This record gives sequence, C-alpha cells and structure tokens, in this order.
Amino acid sequence: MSASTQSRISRVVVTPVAFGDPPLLNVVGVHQPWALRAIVELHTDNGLLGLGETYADESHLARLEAVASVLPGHDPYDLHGLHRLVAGVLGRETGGAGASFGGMLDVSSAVATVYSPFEVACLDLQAREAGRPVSDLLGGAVRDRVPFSGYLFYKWAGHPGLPDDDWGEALDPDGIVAQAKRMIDGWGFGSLKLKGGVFHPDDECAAIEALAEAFPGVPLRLDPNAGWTPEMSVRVAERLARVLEYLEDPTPGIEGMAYVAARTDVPLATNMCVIAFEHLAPAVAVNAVQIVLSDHHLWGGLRRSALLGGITETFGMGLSMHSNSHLGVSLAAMVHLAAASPHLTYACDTHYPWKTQDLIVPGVLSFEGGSVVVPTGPGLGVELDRDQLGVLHEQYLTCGVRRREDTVYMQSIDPSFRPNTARW
Ligand code: GKR
Ligand code: MG
Repeated sequence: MSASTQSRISRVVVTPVAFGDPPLLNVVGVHQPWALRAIVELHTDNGLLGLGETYADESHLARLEAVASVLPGHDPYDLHGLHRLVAGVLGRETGGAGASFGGMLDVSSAVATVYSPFEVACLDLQAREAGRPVSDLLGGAVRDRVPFSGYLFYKWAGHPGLPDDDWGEALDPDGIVAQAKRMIDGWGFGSLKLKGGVFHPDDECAAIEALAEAFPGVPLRLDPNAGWTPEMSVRVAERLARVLEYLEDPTPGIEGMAYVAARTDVPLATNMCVIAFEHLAPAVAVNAVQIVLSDHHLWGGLRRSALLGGITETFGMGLSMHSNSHLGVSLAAMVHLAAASPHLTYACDTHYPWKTQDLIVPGVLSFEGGSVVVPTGPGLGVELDRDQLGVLHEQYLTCGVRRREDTVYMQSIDPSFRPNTARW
C-alpha cells in the first residue's frame, strides 16, 4: 500500500566523496588521511530533492548503486516497499566488513546499512513536500537543540609524510586535556568522551583522571572499542567509578559485558555488542548493557532508530548516539532523530569537529554551547553546496583510498602493529 502523493522518484545519484581526516588512533589502528562518505540524491518528477549520507567503502558503494538502478518510479512514501526492494536487490548476500567500520564490526546483513541513506532521503522528500522538518515525521521535536559530547582522540601531530595538522599531537594526559580545552572553548561541549584502546588501560585511566581534574563536574566517558579483557574492564571501572558517566564497550561480546556489568555500578554503553534488533533480547536477558548507542546509518534509518529508542525505554536502558567520521547531511539526520527521541538520555557523539571540509551550504548546523539547534525548515533543512560536492568528489577520485582500513594503514607505518582487541 502506498501513495498519499503522486510524486515518484525519477533520478538517483550516488556520489562518493573524500575529506581530509586527522591521524586519530583507535584499537584497530589509525584513521587514514582521507575519510570516505557517499551522498545519495533522490530526485522526484515533481522537482524535489531528498538527501542521504552513508559510508563509501567500495563494496557498500556497489550495493548503493545496485539499489539506485532500480529505484526510479518508486513512491518516496512507500518505505516498507523500499525496504523490500533493498532486501530483494541484496538477496542473501551478507554485509561482511563492507561498511566502513575499520574492522571493528561485522554486520550479518547489509540490508539495514544500504536501506538507511535511501530511507533518510525519502523522509527528506516527504518532509520537503509537506513543508515540515524531518523531526515532525518522527513524532515531532521534543527539544529545540541537541547536545553533543566532545569526542577526544589520541593522535599524532600529523600523518607521516604530510604537514602537521593544527590540532597537534595528543599522546598523553596533558595532550588530551589540551585537546579537550580546545573542544570546549570552540564548541562549548558539556561532556567529553575519550577514544581509548590505544595505550595500556592504566595510561588511559590517567588521562580520564586528568580530565576530571581539569574539568570538574564535566561528565566523562571512555571507549576502548572492546580492547580489554573482562577482568581488566572491572579493574578500570573500579578505578574510574567516581568520574565516569559511562564506560563504553570495555570488552567484547554480550557475555563479556554482562560479566563486567555484574561487578560494577558504572553503567556500560555499547555500539559494538548490540548493533541490530536481534541482539537486544540476549543483551537484556543478562543485563549486559545499560545504554545503547543508536546510529541511523547502522540500524536501518531514522524510523528504525526511533523504534530502538522506544525499546531502550521499555527495558529501562539509556540511549545515546554513536558516530563515525561524517559530513553535514549525516549531522542533520542525527539532529532530527535526536530531537524527536523523547528518551535520549545522554549527549550524542559526533566526529564533526574533526572534519575540515563539508558539502552543505553553511549556516544551518552550528554548535552553540555544545548543542546543535534543530533545523525548522522543510526536510532535513540542509542544501548541497554543489561546488564543494564537486571538490570532495574530485578528492575521492584522486586520493586512492577505496575503503576504511585503519589496521592496514597503521601497519604501513608500523609493521609490528596488531589490533588491541582484548589484549589487556
Ligand atoms: O573513529 O576511530 C573512530 C571510532 O573508533 C569509530 O570508528 C567508532 O565506531 O566512534 C566509534 C565508537 O564509538 O566506537
Ligand atoms: Mg563506541
């Protein structure tokens, strides 16, 4: 069933883009000099344009293109039909590592990740046609600004062989505190998250303690991307119990997280062991996590992510939001989703301060006091800057990066490097 409108999708454009990314360190290696994204444009026969943004690893791009080729003629209001169409195009193919997770995640199916940008673009179209913001299609904004946390990373001063970036090096507590100061001064963030899994947990605890001392009362999170054993995770939780807002994915898997959760009062959050609806029941059954980080790119779009928010509320879990390196179309979608999520209990993550280029017309999404004001114009509220889209596409064509490979890149610099998963 469909069609409360006569508009149909007439043309689909998928544009891969690349933008400069600093050498941010994590458990699987280091960010490459270029981060990839794909911009999805859905044009309709009544002259509207809907936008989506997603990962751009080459296997993911091929799947996007396969869906794009069969989409003309589709009703942008028929989201269930869109989901069936994506599932049909992808058939029984599995997701594998094809969606820019740097080797951290392996999803069992690519349907949700491929469906997501098309769903967002359809919602953008619907909302533009209605003259209402996308948040209205998700039940309406319950807040007019969305709080984000400052996302801190250990990092080198620059990519080897390239000039240093203007953030400088951050490889110890002083460097992390200086980075946090810049995040707070520049964006006004009221909470901070440190990406861990890089150094020995004792060193990362020292960095968190330095942050607690430098910014008293600011909520702090530490996320080693499952870099520690369950026993080490309990030790860290004990040491940081008084200063952590939550500990994110200290150890791999639902069982490991449940082991830790049973031995600490520090809430555990995840964007790694609960990454699909089928993981919720087993996680709830053993109280493995107290907070789920939603991510519309991964969970299958905005409506499914809103559903996830409702499920977390039902089971008494908290809700936050996960981020990967992204541009403004994604930020707009994240902001609309968060605005229309009554149960959002924590500030959202974003990598946005780390990017140096964007492809949306500036002025709509700006950080004030660590929050982004929810756009109130039609649709997502953002427009493509065609010149910038061209620049970032040209960068994609010439940069040579075709998939996110933090480990391969790190090993090209340090051949002895091994991902740190559950090493300590
Ligand atoms: O950008 O290196 C990174 C992060 O580690 C990212 O890949 C994670 O997915 O931000 C993410 C997280 O919270 O786990
Ligand atoms: Mg995480």
